Amino acid sequence: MKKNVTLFFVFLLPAFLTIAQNNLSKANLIPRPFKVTAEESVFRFTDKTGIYLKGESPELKQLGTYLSKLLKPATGFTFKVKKANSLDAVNAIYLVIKDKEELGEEGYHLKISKEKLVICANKPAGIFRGIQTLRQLLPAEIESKKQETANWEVPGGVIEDKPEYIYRGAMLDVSRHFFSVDDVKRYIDLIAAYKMNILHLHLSDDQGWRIEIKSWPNLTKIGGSTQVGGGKGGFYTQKQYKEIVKYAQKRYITVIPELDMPGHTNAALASYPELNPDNKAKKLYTGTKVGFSTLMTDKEITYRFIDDVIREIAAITPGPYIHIGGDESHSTDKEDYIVFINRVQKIVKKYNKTMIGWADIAAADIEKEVIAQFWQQIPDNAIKAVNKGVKIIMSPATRIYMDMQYDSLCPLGLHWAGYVEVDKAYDWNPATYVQGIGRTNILGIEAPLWTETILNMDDIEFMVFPRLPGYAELGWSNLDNQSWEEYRERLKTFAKRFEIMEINYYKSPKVW
Ligand code: NGO
Repeated sequence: MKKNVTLFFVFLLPAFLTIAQNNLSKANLIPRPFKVTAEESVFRFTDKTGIYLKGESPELKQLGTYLSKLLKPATGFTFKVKKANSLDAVNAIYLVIKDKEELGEEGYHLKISKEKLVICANKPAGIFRGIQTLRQLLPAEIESKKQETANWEVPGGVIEDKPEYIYRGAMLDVSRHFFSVDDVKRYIDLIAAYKMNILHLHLSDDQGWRIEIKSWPNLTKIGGSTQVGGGKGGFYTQKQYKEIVKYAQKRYITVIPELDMPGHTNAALASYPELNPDNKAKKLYTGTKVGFSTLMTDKEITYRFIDDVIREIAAITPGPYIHIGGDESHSTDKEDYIVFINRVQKIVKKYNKTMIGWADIAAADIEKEVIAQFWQQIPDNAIKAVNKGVKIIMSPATRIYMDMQYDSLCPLGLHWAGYVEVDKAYDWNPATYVQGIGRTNILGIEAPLWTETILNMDDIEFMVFPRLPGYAELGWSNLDNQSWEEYRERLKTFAKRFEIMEINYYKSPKVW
């Protein structure tokens, strides 16, 4: 008897556990895929595994190289990338693009058998999203930059996956504190791993102007020269901005630039005396209170300024959107605010871009194609926008502001919208959260990180992880059977990945 028990623990239990881990339907994936069907086979990576590209898209080569570079360091394998005409090779990872309209822009199929692993999509973005799933199917060690020994296997079966919302974003405020191009690139990589497709950059505010505008050079020379707390600030040259946009594009992420107006404009008002009613430049501002600044809504110089800014930004932004802020214009009269937003929406349109604004813009006569971003505790503005036929980006501060503290002991962040622990961050449904804002009114969801208290990349990571994977799931997955308890079990297993990726994450007692 005793012998049998020993036999069970020494030989059989580990075998059962391996089988369980090797079951595709039990794989810990975030965001949860649309449909998973497990099969008994296992695909094993070896030094002979090749990456085969099938399809017409010129982007396939880039995707193949991306995958090869992703898999190489930890496995030590070469992963040669080759073109293919058939699906006959074995020990092969296939990236296949073919007409499959039901998969849309970002959907993909992942079919794993003993002989090969096939990621098939309608568009290159779908392949990229599928690669992120493959990453999570492999042992966490795959994220290591140095060679590791691990069981480089993925369980067999089929994953059919596509996103619920077409807009799934994260915002980074680079105005309150400035972050380098490399930091932004890391942020992009971190959000890409969870299939997000939007990076919203908050490029100007009272405390700093962060993007070069060639026709108004003092914006960065003066307005970019400091930040909250009085540090040296900084800005992106247009060349650097283009580099960020390109880096994001390769990860199928659209960059949305935000130039906040008519409030939150002290940095601009400090850069040019002529933007002020008394022709005197304002002092630079390094505090954190808001709502005191405004552009002059009745002066032509203001609109010439905005036209130049939007023209230059539109020219270096391939994505369809420009965000004009519009929040908390407490120093602008309501009538003036309306006139201002009405005019600005025409300027954005003139440069062939779709305007996004914080939902405060619903006070103006906004056109249907404009998009409003819901953020306040009270949803009145967002509902007003919906009633004007405008689509909404869901960013309710009470759930999704990543600058909100996790709890009262949290060393970073604010708490004006409450504490947002990891369970509260996950356990809501964007389509039912606000009465009067339904699924059809919603373009998608976005998680903003404001940086009044955030100084460096470590701080960013601490506030973003582990909340962001949950937001990514709210945007990507079908939430019919949403359960915090079930999600928590999956999230738990990501600690090892975070550690290997050297992410300074918050070890929430709600999870670990
Ligand atoms: C508000 C405000 C920002 C702050 C942020 C802090 C919006 C849209 N405007 O959100 O200026 O930085 O809260 O949480």
